Amino acid sequence: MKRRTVIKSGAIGLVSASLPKITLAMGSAKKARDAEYDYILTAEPAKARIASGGDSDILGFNGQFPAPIIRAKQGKSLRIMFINKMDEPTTVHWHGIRIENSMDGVPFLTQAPVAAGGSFLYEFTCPDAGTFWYHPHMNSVEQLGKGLVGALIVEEEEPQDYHDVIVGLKDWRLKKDGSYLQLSIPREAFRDGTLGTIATVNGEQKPTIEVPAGERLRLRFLNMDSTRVFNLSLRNPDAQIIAIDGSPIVNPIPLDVHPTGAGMRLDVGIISPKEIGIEIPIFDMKGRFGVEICRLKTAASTSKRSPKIGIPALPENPIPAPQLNGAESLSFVFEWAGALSPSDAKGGVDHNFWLINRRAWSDHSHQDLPEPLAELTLGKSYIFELHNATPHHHPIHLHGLIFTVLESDKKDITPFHTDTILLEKNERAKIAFVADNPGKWMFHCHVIEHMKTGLMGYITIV
Ligand SMILES: [Cu+2]
Repeated sequence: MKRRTVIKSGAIGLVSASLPKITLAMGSAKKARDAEYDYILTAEPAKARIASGGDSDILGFNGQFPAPIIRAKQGKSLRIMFINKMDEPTTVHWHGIRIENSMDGVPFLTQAPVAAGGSFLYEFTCPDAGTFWYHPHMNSVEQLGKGLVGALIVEEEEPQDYHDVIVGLKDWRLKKDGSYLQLSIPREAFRDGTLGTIATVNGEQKPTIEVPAGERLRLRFLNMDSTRVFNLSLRNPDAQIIAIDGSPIVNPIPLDVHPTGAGMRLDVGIISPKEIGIEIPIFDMKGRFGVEICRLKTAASTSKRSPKIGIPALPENPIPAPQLNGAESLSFVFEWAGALSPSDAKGGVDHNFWLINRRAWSDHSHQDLPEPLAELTLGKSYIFELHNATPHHHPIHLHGLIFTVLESDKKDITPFHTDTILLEKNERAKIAFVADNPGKWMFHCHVIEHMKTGLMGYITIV
């Protein structure tokens, strides 16, 4: 989908009819351009064929699954008019973007929820190029579980010599007839989370994705599932990891098997075979055995460029380097509460299975915000010492910042940048960053059920 070829017909008319034209402040170079949205994005109920036996009632961005791919340019501003056509409130979070706090899309923390029938103009600059994604931050088990997840691709300032291939991963909790199974089962939420029953790649089950022959490909894997870890692997001797969670790897590393947790991304560079019709299966490894998730198949290339040799690194993003000497260290312990709190105010069961520093974020407390987990000083460097004191893995995501993973007691780490760290059971890791983005930033597990049953908090940077 191209910029401005946006969205289903009708949506554009609806916007211009129902919303006032935006008056842009003159004198601001960033905003001095025509009053025009880059994207119009809706969240709305729709039907989609996911299961073989019948349509499913989904929640779709622009009523579709997969959602429209939003493309932005590094260093340039992006404007998205969001319209909520569902009958419940929502917000949109732009995962991995070092964004202005008011645009981060967390209800009550950074903005009022977008009411049913309401709209919100998201406008922000993407300082980093890479593979990012977007999703609501409200009623997430259902809204993400029923389809509200999409890719946000920020292109480098200088075009890269790669052919882009999006591999968007999401499982669904569906029966064969397309109706839903219970999206969250408490005894699973208490463990690794409730897995889907139907796996999709770009909205299809085990698709064959056509790619040009003899080209340098950039496979952009996006784990947009609410639960699953994909141990990504492909049997191509040249496959190299070129970026993790949007952040380029300075020296690309050969891809063997790379665990990619919920919310995480992986960019892999390969050179496709010159011959047409060659298939390259892609696997989620379970130990020594792989479950195929999709395959690539070479087709005639229209490109007349010269033959490709090597997998070049992507240009680094402008992430400030933390000063480790003298940086303040803060400790975060992720624990397993393993109990059902008897009831909430309405008499229902309030499941809190998980704690950060001995505190659970109750789903019922969003309107009545808890205290932050930590208060950071703007401009200072911090080291976070993370301890997963549970027998389950957790992809821990920090909003608004990109951090550096320094070390782990479970594996050798060559420091790398990311927005989400997949902590294995009982793992201890150290991360560091410069607290250069003021605001309130969520710090939570991206296994959606873990987050909804306690494993969520926020830090402030003032
Ligand atoms: Cu978790």
